[in-house]
Amino acid sequence: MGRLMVLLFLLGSPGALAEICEIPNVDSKLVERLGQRLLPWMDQLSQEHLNPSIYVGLRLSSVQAGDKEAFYLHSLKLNYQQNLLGLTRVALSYGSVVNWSTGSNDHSDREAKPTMGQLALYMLALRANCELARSHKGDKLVSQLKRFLEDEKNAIGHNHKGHPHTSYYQYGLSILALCVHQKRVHDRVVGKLLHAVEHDRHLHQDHLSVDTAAMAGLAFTCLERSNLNPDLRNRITLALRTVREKILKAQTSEGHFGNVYSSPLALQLLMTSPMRGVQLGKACLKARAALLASLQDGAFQNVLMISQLLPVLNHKSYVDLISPDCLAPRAMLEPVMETLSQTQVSEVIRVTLKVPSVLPPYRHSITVPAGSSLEDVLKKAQELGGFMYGTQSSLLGPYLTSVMGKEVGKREFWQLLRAPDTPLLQGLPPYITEETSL
Ligand code: B12
Repeated sequence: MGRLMVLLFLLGSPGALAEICEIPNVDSKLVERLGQRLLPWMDQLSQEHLNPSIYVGLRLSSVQAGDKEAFYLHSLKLNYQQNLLGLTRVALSYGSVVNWSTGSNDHSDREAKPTMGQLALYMLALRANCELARSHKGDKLVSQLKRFLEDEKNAIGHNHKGHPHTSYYQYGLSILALCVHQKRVHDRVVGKLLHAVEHDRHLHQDHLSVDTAAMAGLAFTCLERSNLNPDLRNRITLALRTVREKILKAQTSEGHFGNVYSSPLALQLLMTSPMRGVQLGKACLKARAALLASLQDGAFQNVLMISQLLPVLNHKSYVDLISPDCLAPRAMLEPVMETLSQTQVSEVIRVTLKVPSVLPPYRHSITVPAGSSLEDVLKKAQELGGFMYGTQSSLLGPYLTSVMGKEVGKREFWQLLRAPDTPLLQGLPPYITEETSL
């Protein structure tokens, strides 16, 4: 009797209670407006613009695009299957080396090859339509992705001293994609991601990226639920706890986990299961408030970012693709009629563009119309002479790969900073809204 009393006391202790990460419903009009931003992109069916993440985001959201959505998946299938045959003919290509589509300034490689992460996103899209990779074609996708992962595992090496050709983000994404199709990857492949988390190394340019940690966590959650690697069960559970705690610790005073753009994936992960001993509920409510404030400020214009956020606003995560609900009712999105904007073309802004890491260092003041993007600034600088740049297209938009003829090498990238040393949160694509110095 005495022991039973003690047990009851422990269970009743508030510290032992598991908290859940709940995101109360947001205004459905807000979700609709976000969904509407995806619609024009769904008319862009060229290989360069097709983006499986848009499809996944919509299917896990509370809104739908009707026939457009089905047609989009059809186009994705046509492109990926066509290019999959290409993949068998050429050497595997990795995200940072050759992209799915060629960059605007680089037309040398017209033969499109989906990268590891893009293939993984495509497999998530198939699963979002309740398809399982069982057919001959499905098997081919699975073996391609497994082959990519195997190569990445070898690149990391048995002593874990190396690095994946792509990133641990794409590594986690690929394990997740195979997992939601109930495809098992070798313990040694999962082991590399576990090791990276356990030793807190290499997850993202040698410091923790919340996006990467969240993606690893989503993959671990799927593996834990599906029990595909039973011998790793304990390590997976521990690593999952580690990434969740790190993400919670990365919450800013405003409420974002990492930054505004890593919060959607972070919330996807935190929402998947309760946690004991931490104030998970409070942290998630704070993150929700911060996200809503950022939404009001127009921070979510990029379709890829919207596609990672929409599931969260519908209380879903990529892990739900283990058993997706393809019959869930979703509100139909109505296209918005474009009103011709009356922008004042006369207004101009001055941007100081600096490239300190080349010899001689470049520094020039450039004037562009208000509402220009950073890429417009680079274009103008190139037209004026004395400046050169190159980009590669990606699911997020143009990614800067070379400046003044200097191409990025392996594990190198052109970082974009606002003077004196604040990393830009959005890169080349968005509009510059104020007088900026880079
Ligand atoms: C890995 C990664 C990187 C790597 C990319 C190289 C590599 N080895 O993979 C590195 C560290 C180099 C990097 C750099 C930057 N990144 Co980054 N990156 C990511 C991450 C974690 C995963 C991207 C990925 O693999 N996606 C999956 C594959 C399948 O999609 P993909 O389109 O083929 O992937 C390519 C592009 O995403 C591209 N890329 C990576 N970052 C960025 C940023 C921009 C603006 C663009 C256009 C492209 C791009 O690199 C990927 C590999 O080729 C995302 C996180 C996320 N939530 O998406 C952040 C993320 C996309 N990055 C971000 C940012 C801001 C940047 C930088 C602009 C930072 C800076 N101030 O310099 C730079 C890009 C500068 C440039 N040269 O144009 C933001 C973008 C937010 C937004 N609204 O636009 C994200 C969401 C991180 C965050 N939470 O802030 N990144």
